[in-house]
Amino acid sequence: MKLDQKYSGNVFILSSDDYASSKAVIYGMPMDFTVSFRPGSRFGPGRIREASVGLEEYSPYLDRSLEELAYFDAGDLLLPFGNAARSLDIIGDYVRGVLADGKFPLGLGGEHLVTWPVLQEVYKKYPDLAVIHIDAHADLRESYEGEPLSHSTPIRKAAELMGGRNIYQFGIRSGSREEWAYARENINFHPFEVAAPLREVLPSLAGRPVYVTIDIDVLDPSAAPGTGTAEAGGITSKELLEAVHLIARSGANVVGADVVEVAPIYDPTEQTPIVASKLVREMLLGFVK
Ligand SMILES: [Mn+2]
Repeated sequence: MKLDQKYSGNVFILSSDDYASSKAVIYGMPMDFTVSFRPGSRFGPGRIREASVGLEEYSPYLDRSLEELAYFDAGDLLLPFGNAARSLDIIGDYVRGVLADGKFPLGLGGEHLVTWPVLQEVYKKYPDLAVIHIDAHADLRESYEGEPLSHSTPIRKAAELMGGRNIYQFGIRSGSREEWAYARENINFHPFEVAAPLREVLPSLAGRPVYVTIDIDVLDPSAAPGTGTAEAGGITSKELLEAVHLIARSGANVVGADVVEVAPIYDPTEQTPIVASKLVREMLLGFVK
């Protein structure tokens, strides 16, 4: 007899067990091998799923329920510990398949480097892609301690691949002088604030394919202490939810998204996976049409 997993905490609540009929695929990328400070985000995807059992299925913001949407939770990808390059290949291969099947990829990290292979695949499918990057950190380094495969480099790689003008950054409040100079020169750069500049920018993205990557550390550490590189001076969970809703209600065609850097071990209150799970619900209901 097959057990019903829908509210087990092993999968995001109400996930369908039928991949074929699902419009979206939730998949975990349990990688934290290149972080410069505190590891632990490999346990993020699992705790977000467990926290999801505390959610209502209904979103009063969007007047839509998870019951109205078919999505599949693939679990976590099996990644070889310590081998970042091979792990990124595995992530890219998986997402290529999800995209080829016409499904919406919704990734759970993991450190932010996991977004890099995803962006490469999404960009291959959508050459007109724009990226909305919501984060405390610019992630625009070329390398860290000489290592180009670092959690501080994914957006720089994406900018070099797609052109920095196709990258829209919000909420950034940390980075090297060089990163900030690079951002001001090359990126659609909106530091410190999230909702207000998004409101201004979104009309220009109407009709375009957009990938949304959210680092949970954009939130103030008081709202999300469970992250590897917590950064004081962040936004509230209310503003981050508003950002998701602004994107959802805009004319942008969101074609994929992720939430990264939830490291549950640093948060005994579990507020961080709890807020991340609500964010995932709103992203599913807002982004997947
Ligand atoms: Mn960050």
